[in-house]
Amino acid sequence: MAAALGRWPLGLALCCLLGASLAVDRGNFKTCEQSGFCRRQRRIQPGNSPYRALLESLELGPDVARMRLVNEATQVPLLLELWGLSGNVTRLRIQELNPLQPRYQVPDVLLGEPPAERLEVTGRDEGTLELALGPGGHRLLVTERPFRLDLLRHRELLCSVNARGLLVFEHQRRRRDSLADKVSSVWDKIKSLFRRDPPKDPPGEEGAAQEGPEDGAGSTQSEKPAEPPAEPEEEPGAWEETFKTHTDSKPYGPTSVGLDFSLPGFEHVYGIPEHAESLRLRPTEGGDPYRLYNLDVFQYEVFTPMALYGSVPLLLAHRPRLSLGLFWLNAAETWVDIGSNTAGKTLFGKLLDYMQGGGETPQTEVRWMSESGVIDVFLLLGPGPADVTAQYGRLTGTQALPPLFSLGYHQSRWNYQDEADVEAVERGFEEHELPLDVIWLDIEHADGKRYFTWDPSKFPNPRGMLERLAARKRRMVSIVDPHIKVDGGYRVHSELRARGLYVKTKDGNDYEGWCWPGSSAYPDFTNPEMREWWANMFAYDQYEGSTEALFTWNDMNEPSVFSGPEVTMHKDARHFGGWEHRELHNIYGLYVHKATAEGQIRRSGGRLRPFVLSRAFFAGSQRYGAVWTGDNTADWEHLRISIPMCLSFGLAGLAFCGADVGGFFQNPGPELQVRWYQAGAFQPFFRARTWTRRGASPWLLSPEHLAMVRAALRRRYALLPVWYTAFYRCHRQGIPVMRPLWMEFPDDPQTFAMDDQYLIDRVLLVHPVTEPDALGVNVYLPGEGEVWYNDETHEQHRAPQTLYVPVTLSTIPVFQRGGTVIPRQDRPRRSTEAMRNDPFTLYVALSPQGTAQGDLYLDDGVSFDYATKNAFLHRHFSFANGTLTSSSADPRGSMSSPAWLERVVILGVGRPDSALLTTHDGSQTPLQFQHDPARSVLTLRRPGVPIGADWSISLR
Ligand code: NBV
Repeated sequence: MAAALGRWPLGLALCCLLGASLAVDRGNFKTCEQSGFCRRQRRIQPGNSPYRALLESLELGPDVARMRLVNEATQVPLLLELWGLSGNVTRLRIQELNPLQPRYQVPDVLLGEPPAERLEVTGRDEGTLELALGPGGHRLLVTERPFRLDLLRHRELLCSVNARGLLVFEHQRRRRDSLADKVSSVWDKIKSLFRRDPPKDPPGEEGAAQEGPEDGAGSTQSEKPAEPPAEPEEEPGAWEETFKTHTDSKPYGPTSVGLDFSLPGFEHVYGIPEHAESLRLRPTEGGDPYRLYNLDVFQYEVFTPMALYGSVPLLLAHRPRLSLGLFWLNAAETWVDIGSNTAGKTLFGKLLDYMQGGGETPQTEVRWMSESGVIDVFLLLGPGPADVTAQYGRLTGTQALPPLFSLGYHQSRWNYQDEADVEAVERGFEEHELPLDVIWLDIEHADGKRYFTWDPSKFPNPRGMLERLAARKRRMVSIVDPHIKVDGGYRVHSELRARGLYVKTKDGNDYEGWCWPGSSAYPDFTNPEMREWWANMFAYDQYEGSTEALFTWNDMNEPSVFSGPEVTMHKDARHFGGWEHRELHNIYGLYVHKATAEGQIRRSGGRLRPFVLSRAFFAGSQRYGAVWTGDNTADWEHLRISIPMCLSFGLAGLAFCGADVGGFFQNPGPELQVRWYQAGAFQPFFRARTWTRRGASPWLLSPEHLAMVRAALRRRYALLPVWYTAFYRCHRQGIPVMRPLWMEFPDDPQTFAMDDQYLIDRVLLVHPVTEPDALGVNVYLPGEGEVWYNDETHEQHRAPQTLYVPVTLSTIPVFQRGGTVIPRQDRPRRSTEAMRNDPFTLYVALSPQGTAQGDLYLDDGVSFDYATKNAFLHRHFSFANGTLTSSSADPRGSMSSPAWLERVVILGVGRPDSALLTTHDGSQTPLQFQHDPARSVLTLRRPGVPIGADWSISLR
């Protein structure tokens, strides 16, 4: 692989030019069997848990319960901590009571220490203890032997922990019979005499520094230091593991953790991106578990549990009337097994069957296995789907509100050659009347792939180029990858080397690997000083040639190391604090994203919002910008999978998701290209990216196909107010912008496993055409007693039903939900900035009861003034009893807008005799209107009121 990539892009060029079919080289990536800890854990059979809870050791603090667990086979004690957090979240943490070295607890993901509720012991008998967790009616039963937890709300069992007995905590140990270890054990005993007690409180606050394994701290409690326990024989590979030509030195031996969760009544589970997989996760029996390990997977395939570029260890479970989330806060390599139902059913599951008088109650078993760290789990108890996403948002933050331009259309190609090429592409958009907001530059724009520089012959005047773009209300994104060319004449390299800010090898040298620039070193983004340095590089005088119109793309930040194991960094490489890369691999990319976003904020003196796209991600990455699904292929399968992939990202907080429109590898035919534009126009991040010239220049399509692309782009722009309002809601409440239907119709099982249609906010249902030669699609319209309106024809359809929608190549099946109001800006413009003050049209789609509600959020689109100065405008629209009213949705908003209301279209209404506009000062004006009786569509002409004003329109 490394060799093949070394020849890149020639290898790709040949492969793509010859149209050879693409397939991932699976041999480059580990299976569970090839990953020592996964293999060890998977061999453990359910039903033999050696763990016992020492109930008598319970210490009840004001908001945390602590007790010991002991592994009866080894006598190694663990510490169990339980919290009932406010807002229906239960946290449980298990760590070694007396570790030889501190274990990594993931910092910088939680927004802060989540507030906890009071805990109370409400029952106790011989082998069980009952704790009440705050006012929500949640109770936790702790069973002594084998240890298990059952979480109930009132009498309903929500989740059992270790019910299958798969708790694993590989305690730290000395390597048997190693002389060096004996010496170091004596040394450790001496050190322990001087050891100070570490804080009892968990880490996790922003920027909290942790003592690393080489800082000498030992236990997490003020216990006497550990005696190295008697060790069982260890299997080969426990202290050293070889994969292909790479040997992992594993100086701390086996340190994996694992735990099982039983979810009674649940048949549908989702989340744990990133996988090229259906939205609903499939049982993993008989195959590999889903893997979470950020990897650069060249030519990935669909429908596999293989790891991809990013990882969010959040799983959601849903059934009618209840949604739950399991957030496993661990940044090491992780595998997740999903088991369904009956085999190995717990006692509680059976009891539930009995209580409900039914036969088999469905049940899902989830088993997490991580290579190291501690067990730190948040049980998000809903009860609704939006409660779960909000609970997760309160813990890890919500999607950063994107600058408005970034919701427009992005044009990208590997590679635009030079300034003239950029100019020609932009002119092409202008001449063909295609809206465009951003042009992207790939790695060749930099001087010899030295990021933060420009190739002087191809981009001699970057500032001039950016200014020309900005004058036409457009922006640019340049790529800044985190591998740094090892070159003494390159300032970035020489400074980072001199300051000691690179990741180190296990021997303490700068870690070097092979990447695009050749020999490369990797900044240690886990070090706050490194992030600070990096952020400062985005200052206009540091990143020469940059301006306010230049934004950033962080690629390859898994990190990708062509010469490394599984194309990534060696696990025994060392980071800040002495931590091994193994401990924090999955969070590396988040730190790159974070430092870049902070740099962009800083360069504007804290005034302007950043836009940064990242390929790798972890829990919390949503706070820093957008993500995409990486290097997909120009085929129909990859078009189809973009929908469940982005839905899964959204459930895990990453709302600003997109897939390369057209497909990155290979060449899309015109039909696929048109269909992909249509689908992409209805996904949050909308960037065309192929490496072919045609993909980069839609006007090379036939005039008919070009017209279809233009129509899709214009539809995107017309609906920008809907997208922006939805992003604002997401930013405030943590609810995804692009949502699975079950989030809005949680009791309708028909919606639980859909990959081909979804909702934007709660208002639009989209079913893009993703099959070749399609003559029609079957669209499921949910909602008992509801109606939906075809967004183009305005035809009305009753729900629930599966509607056959005939399609041509220009059709994008989109439906507005009856009972909603959406704002649109229908005038075609060249970019988002050009349409900022354009007039609005309101589309009022009536429910069968003749009512509708909706809103519109506006601000300056670029700054943080919405948050710091309340410089926003949020309107609420409501239709009832024949009157449409506009009022303030949030009185704090202090912004005014010159935009006005040019039209109101009411769907599903009879012809009125009159339409009377009343403005806030009481003056009344009759409005002209047109009524289409065949479709029951009423169009009210030119109300002319400012969009931010109070007014009403009455139909009589
Ligand atoms: O920077 C080159 C490419 C980029 O075009 C693509 O979008 C990224 O996902 N990059 C990956 C490097 C490797 C491509 C095989």
